[in-house]
Amino acid sequence: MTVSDLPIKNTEAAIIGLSMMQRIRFLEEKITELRKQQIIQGSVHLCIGQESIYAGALQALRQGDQVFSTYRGHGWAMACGVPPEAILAELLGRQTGVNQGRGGSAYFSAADWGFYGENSIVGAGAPIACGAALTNKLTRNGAVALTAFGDGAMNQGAIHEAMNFAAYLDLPVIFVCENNVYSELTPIAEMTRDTNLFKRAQAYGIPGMRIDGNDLEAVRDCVAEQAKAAREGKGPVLIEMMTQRLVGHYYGDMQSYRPRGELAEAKKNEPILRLREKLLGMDVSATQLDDCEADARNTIEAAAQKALDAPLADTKTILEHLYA
Ligand SMILES: Cc1ncc(C[n+]2csc(CCOP(=O)(O)OP(=O)(O)O)c2C)c(N)n1
Ligand SMILES: [Mg+2]
Repeated sequence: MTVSDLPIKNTEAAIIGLSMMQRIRFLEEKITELRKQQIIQGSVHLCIGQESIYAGALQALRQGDQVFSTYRGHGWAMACGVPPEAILAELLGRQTGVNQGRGGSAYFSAADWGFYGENSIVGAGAPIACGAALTNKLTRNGAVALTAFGDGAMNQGAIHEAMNFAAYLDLPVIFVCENNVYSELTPIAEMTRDTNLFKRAQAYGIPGMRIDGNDLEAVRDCVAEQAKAAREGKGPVLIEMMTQRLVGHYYGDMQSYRPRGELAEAKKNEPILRLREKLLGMDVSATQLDDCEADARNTIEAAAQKALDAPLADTKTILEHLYA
């Protein structure tokens, strides 16, 4: 896991964060392009618009911490430091993929980088994170487990069970709800009476808070504070991070359920643009930021070429790594 060690000068940390967000954005755009050409096949769920959550959270975590995401997990993996060529190769079914092409877009993991994996079963990552956190507590290794899930997942039984379990045992778990206000094609407001999801933490006797998930620094500072508390044995926390996806739920989603104007409004508040404007206001030059963006773009282009040049996974090995 690559982590910017704290403390670090704010501007420096913000530029590192911006660069990571751009890498994630370009990775997702490259995946879109490859999916459109049907070079990548099957379902892909993109995190475009939510990048500050991953870049910010990983600036606050440490080597040895564990991250568990959903199927919308490419950004979490990148922020953990998984090389983009290994992610792209995975989606392309190449031997050089993080799981030799077995995991694909929605089910890959890369534990060497602290990325313990995606999960396509809504809510299922949270109990697994509790298992990791229980190990952390029993072995006193000082690590925290972060599990991310969506607003829709907040209505899954597994999430409630995980929060109750972690709360009772004071486990070092950071529950991150990426509230992009949609569960697939259904607005959260049509699924639950009280959309202040963070308030549910109170029912488990743990702290709960809502933050602006499109603000890299707000995410970083909040996760840093809560990770510190978790390491001190204070138990879990629920952080609701408000955000939006700027693309469909999955590739090919026509998004006809979105009210007119919503997307245009969301684009004004998207994290990369916001941070860029903030940095320009802090006297960082446009040239420096343009160079940073070009570097991110080139990194992803080179990674894609490397992944495309790699051999396809060998079908003779299909029965390897099966435990049934
Ligand atoms: C247990 C389970 N129920 C239903 C589904 C179908 N499904 C896939 S994604 C999704 C929506 C989840 O929305 P949310 O938790 O808000 O995450 P987001 O996709 O917005 O990141 C649903 C219902 C599933 N994969 N697993
Ligand atoms: Mg959602």
